[in-house]
Amino acid sequence: MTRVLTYGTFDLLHWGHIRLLKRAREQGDYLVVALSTEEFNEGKGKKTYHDFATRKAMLEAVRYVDLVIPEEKWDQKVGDVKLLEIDKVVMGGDWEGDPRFEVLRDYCDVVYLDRTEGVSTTKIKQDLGEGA
Ligand code: C2G
Repeated sequence: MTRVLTYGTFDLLHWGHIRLLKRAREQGDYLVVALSTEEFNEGKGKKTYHDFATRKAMLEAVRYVDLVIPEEKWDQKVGDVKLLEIDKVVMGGDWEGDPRFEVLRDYCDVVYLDRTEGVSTTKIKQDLGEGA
């Protein structure tokens, strides 16, 4: 059984997120999503529209997702991979080569998938006239 893990904020869940989750799940048999908490997002200067509980419930409703855990800090990833016996970490291409993911190659495979062009949470907010 190939166990896959991905990280993200997944705010205002959109087609780019769903496509990522679908392709990540297709990389194995079981998909874990580590979802950023509000506290972690504050550290990234990100404010989400939906709170953690709502973003978690939305992800749990997606057929490709088997488990959602909190992402609370940048340096939890090695522990996550070990504890959850992850075989493969999958991220969108905007993370390609990022040392925070490359370091995981000592513990599991790391795969980057191309981003879905033309859609992002920021763009949705801008298109709706709410600014970035
Ligand atoms: N994504 C994508 N295409 C888009 C938008 C997002 O493939 N049009 C992917 C991103 O590359 C990421 C995932 O969807 O792999 C989640 O995107 P975000 O919610 O924006 O997450 P991010 O801010 O990249 O947080 O520790 C890592 C961070 O938690 C990742």
